[in-house]
Amino acid sequence: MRIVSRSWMLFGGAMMLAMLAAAPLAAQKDSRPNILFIFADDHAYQAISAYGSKINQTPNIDRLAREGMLFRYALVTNSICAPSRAVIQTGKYSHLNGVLNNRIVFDGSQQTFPKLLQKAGYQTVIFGKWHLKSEPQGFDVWKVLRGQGYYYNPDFRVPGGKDIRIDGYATDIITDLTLDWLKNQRDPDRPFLIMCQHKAPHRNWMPAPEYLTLYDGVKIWEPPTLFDDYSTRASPAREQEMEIARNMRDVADLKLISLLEAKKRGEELPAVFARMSDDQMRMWDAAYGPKNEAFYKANLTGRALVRWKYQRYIKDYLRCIASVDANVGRLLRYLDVSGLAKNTVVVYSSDQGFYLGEHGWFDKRWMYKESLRTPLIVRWPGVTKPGSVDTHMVSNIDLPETFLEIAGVPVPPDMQGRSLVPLLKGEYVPDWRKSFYYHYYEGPPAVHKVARHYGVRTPTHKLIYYYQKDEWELFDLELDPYELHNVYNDPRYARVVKELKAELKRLRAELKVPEVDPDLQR
Ligand code: SGN
Ligand code: CA
Repeated sequence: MRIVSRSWMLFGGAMMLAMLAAAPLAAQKDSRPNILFIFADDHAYQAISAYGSKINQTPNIDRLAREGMLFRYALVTNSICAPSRAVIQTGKYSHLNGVLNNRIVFDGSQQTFPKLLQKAGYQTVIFGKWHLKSEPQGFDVWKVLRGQGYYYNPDFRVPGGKDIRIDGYATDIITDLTLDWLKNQRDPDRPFLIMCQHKAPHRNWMPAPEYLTLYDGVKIWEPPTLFDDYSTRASPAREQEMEIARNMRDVADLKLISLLEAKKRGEELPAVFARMSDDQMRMWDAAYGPKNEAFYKANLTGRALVRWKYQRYIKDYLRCIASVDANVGRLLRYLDVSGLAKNTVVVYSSDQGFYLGEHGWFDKRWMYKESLRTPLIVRWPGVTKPGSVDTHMVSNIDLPETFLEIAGVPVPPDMQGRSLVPLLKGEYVPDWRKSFYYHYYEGPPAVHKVARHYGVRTPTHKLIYYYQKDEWELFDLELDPYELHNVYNDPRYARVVKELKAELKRLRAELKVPEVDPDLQR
């Protein structure tokens, strides 16, 4: 008797839980899908296990891929932060949205997709890294990092002017803000767009307290091109300043310092460290102190020193990603328990890719693959086939049109991308783009000294033009996946060069790219 009544009680409890979970969903009167956009800063696809990472595990981001669609060739139009963000806001290339480089202030009065969603009745929210300098427009609610933002105790710009400082670790805080809005501020009757935009894993790669010793004692896999000598490439590959060997800073990047001791001695610390509390510094020193001591003792030189720098860099970078992934998990769990998951499209992406030691580099900017490609994973329950992989050349410029179509809002004709919705539905799209235009404008003397260039990528080839130097590169992507052999001058490729130059010309005309780089006309 007793046993029977207990199982009935359990059954009743389970029913109640199921009803609770389903309740909020039934309540959303306007049933257009919600959009949760989780956006990292500088998250390389090589550091996501769903993309085949050799160096880390990202179980929560992988869950999105398992339940949604992973885009293997998501390309950015201009591989740098503010320009990528302006492209996503507007659906227009840099020469039309105005943000050619990280220095230019975004003209927020122009048409953006959040404004269009807001007008169509969506709740629009953004938390975290914004980096477009002017105030966010088209958002009902916003709190954005000032400038690049800090990992520890970051300052947020808020409507009305005065910054607020929030103590803690940026990735956790930005997720907390997102969760708090979803739980406590959302109007449950109307759909929403919420952009949860992390600072991580951007330079200077500062891990959260709980991940400071993750990967200690482990040797992370090294990319085969760590010691690239740039032979066969055009001159810009040799003239950049983004080498792990030469351009890592001892204190800010490699953390070769004891924070508390330096503070006691009255030394000026880089701002990223100076704002940490004594307790935070103590935890930091406890983690890095012994590792730094071992490094000093080893007295490394030559390749061994480069290898050490790579290990220090990549571990910190991956530690930052561990926080991002854990926080993706927190969001997904809340979508589950609240019942929101079913009607919410979740997108995970980054503003561009990043070098994790390939070609000996960190940073981005190039049209070479690690910075041209960016992660893009979309879970749209009932629409995307779980575990599907798309191999079309898609782009960050396609995102705003995708969001508008998901919301059923007409796409303005002046946007230059293309909605991904047919691909998300698994439809056959024979007229998808067969070539892709890229243009990078932040040339030297800007940080990392990567020459201005533009070019065209097809599924099989990549042609790059460094226009201030009048130098070209051509890569055969099928024979040379690491992009180490510039075959521009190889007579066997003369026909390909001719065809791609014609295609480049056609794309530049179609996309209304001015003949002269607008930044050089000023
Ligand atoms: C900072 C970084 C650079 C980085 C740019 C642009 N230096 O200047 O390494 O390339 O941002 O990054 S740091 O001293 O601040 O670490 S972007 O993501 O904003 O484009
Ligand atoms: Ca970035």
